[in-house]
Amino acid sequence: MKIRSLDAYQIYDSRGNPTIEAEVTLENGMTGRGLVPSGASTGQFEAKELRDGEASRFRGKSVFRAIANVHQKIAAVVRGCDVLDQRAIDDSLIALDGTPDKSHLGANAILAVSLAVANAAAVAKGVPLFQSLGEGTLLPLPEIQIFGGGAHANWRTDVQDFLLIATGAKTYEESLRITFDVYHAAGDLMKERGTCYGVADEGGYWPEFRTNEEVFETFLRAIERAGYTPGVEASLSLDIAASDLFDEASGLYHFRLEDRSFDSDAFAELLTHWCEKYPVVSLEDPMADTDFDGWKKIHSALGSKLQLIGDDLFTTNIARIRQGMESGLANAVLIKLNQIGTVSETMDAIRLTQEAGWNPVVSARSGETEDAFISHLAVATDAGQLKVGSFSRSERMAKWNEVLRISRSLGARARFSPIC
Ligand code: 2PG
Ligand code: MG
Repeated sequence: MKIRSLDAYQIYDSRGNPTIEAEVTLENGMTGRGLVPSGASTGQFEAKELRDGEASRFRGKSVFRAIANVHQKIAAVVRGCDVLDQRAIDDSLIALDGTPDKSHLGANAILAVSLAVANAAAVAKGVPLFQSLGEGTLLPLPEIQIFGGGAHANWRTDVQDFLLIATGAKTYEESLRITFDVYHAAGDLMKERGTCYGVADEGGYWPEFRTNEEVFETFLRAIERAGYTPGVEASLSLDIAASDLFDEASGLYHFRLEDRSFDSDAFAELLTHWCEKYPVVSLEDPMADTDFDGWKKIHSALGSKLQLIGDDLFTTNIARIRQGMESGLANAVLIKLNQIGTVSETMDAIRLTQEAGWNPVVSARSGETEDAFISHLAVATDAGQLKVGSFSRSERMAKWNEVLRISRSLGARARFSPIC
């Protein structure tokens, strides 16, 4: 089935910022859309989203140049292509852009089109998106934020994400049930403290804490209040987002909340101590994306005990993932479509991760849309894990709920594993 036309326009993400949506129309009139998310704690090696940068218009965040690129450059290349040949279309978008970081056309322009093609292909085939993308049947284990900090909560805490992994769940539904119980128990605790300012960008509580360790203690109390045993049914996962804490010039990591600085060794020791003291089963971006020695140190201390995820470190980029594998820096890769910019490259990154015996964790961005593409991607590829922020705000719940729908559609073929 051939592509008849391509359109793009500005919509708004979950932070109320402009983003781009593309729509592919096929010769038979069927359509598919692609909606692009946006990060706040972005890695320096990510593909570049194109924003207009005019301070007087949408605070510089409008995406009209990216939209013009879709209309004036991409449409001519995509028109007439077979919508089922995602790889050929993605390759031609990469070639048309011609830069390693997609900065010419904009990764947001390219991804909008790539996602729209994938959605239109599923419509053309008459199958659900996950089935169109792959053969997978594994429902993802959720990683769900309870407390939000860092760049997503005006640095209320230095650690960006305190997340829950329902290690005791036997089904996807049960993992959401455990999360529901703990999320609301944490909310009750926040009300009792009287120091909560609402929820952070990804829906986790945005509290006032004096230290980062106080969050761990509150988290454990929330798990117990919900009737579970920390480390049994409900375990902890952290995204340190350490690149945001790191000063390249001095080589120091800095905690704003506690006004403390650490060299790389001391920072790795502190994180190792936290992971030994608390039931942490997964640790993301513990060190900055350029601090390879720090990564090696933390990998030798914790790599055999817990999941060590590279996010800003790898930016869903196959070359960087390979380099990390050769140097033994981590054992899992965060997968974000807009870090690399096409569906095909994202799926390549997942496959490479799996072939090495590492875990891919499909992830949303802090600025999201109502689209649930990543839920389908996680199941289609048997990725095994999904990280979407918290258990509130509809741009987050859309993803968790979509997995419930996929589960119904898979029926008895659906699989689930609580081990990360
Ligand atoms: C991350 C993501 C999502 P952002 O660091 O993993 O939590 O944040 O989209 O801001 O990069
Ligand atoms: Mg991260």
